[in-house]
Amino acid sequence: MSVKDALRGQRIETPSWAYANSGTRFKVFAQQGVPRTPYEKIDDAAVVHRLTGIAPTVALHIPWDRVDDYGKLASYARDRGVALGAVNSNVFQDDDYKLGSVCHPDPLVRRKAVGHLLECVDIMDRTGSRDLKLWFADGLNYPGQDDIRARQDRLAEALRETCARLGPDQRMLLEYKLFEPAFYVTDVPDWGTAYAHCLTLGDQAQVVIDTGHHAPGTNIEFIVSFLLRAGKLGAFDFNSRFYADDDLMAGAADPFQLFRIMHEIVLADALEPAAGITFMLDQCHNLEPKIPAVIRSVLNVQEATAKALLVDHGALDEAQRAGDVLGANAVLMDAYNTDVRPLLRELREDMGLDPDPVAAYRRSGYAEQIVRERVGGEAAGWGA
Ligand code: AOS
Ligand code: ZN
Repeated sequence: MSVKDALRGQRIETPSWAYANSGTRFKVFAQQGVPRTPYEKIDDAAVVHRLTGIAPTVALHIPWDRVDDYGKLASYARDRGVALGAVNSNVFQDDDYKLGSVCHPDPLVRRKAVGHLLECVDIMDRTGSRDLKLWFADGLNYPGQDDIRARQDRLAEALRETCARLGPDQRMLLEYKLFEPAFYVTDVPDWGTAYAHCLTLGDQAQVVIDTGHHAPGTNIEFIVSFLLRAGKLGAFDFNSRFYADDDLMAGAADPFQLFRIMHEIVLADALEPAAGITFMLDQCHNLEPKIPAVIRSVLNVQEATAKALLVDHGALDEAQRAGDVLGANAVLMDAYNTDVRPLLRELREDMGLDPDPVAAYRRSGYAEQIVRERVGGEAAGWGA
């Protein structure tokens, strides 16, 4: 397949919460024109897809995107040229979850948490979503606070019950995170823990790599490569970090890392949707305007992918076999150092798109329109 064809087929999922108000632990700076309903989030996601051509799905978050009629939401999305993507559960914003959700020592709280996960699968049945994405804030702040091993048993049981509820074409994606909000123990802290649980659960359980969820210096492409080899990589949550879970725009902090990740994807032939990897963004735009920030992020992933597709695999293989360390490294760096912007402008023109989606957004007047029209009601946010 040609580089252009591969890029034309690329799919990136945007998160509904990236269009809504968000902030840090210290302050949410509200922006004007922010969606007030899940429908308006879909309007914004549709604009991103119209301009980039490669972002046709939007991930939902329950309860932030709760509506009365999910079938109606799905057809609203369809009418705007997009589809509903992964359903993200939320068992971290209820007072009952102070000491955990599915790992909580009280069976009644665990039941409530699992009930929510099962409800998310009911919603997926109505939205036509394939993926249930699970992230747990469960953990401990102090040694002795709870029994670490018992919590793993409770987690395993909750995952087993949720997985058993999935339809044959649905999947459960388990996300890990090194720390935060818990600081002493996190119940799913790393890819190894997520992988071990998914292995026991079978084919429908897969690991999600959120690029912001590792210790500084972690070699994420190694994890990508390992999980691909094991057939256990289900999805990415792309974003950028300088320190921890910063949730900045993908490709902003370390475009080279994004390239190295996409290189592993290309090597494994896992870019095409048929390979079953969902490439999602998981970001919050606290300072910058949200829609152009999502567009920029999609383009950053696309740029990294284009460079990865340019790697000369024949030359790389030859250098590796010959033990030519410098030569092999040079093959990779040649691709990374290629300016792919002309190629991408050309690709967009081929696809009937504006070659510069950010500029096209600015010219479109959409930013002014939503400020004018989205008056009254309550701006959507993450409910923290
Ligand atoms: C939290 O740190 C995670 O990255 C999750 O992916 C979370 O589910 C997402 O931010 C939506 O709440
Ligand atoms: Zn995430």
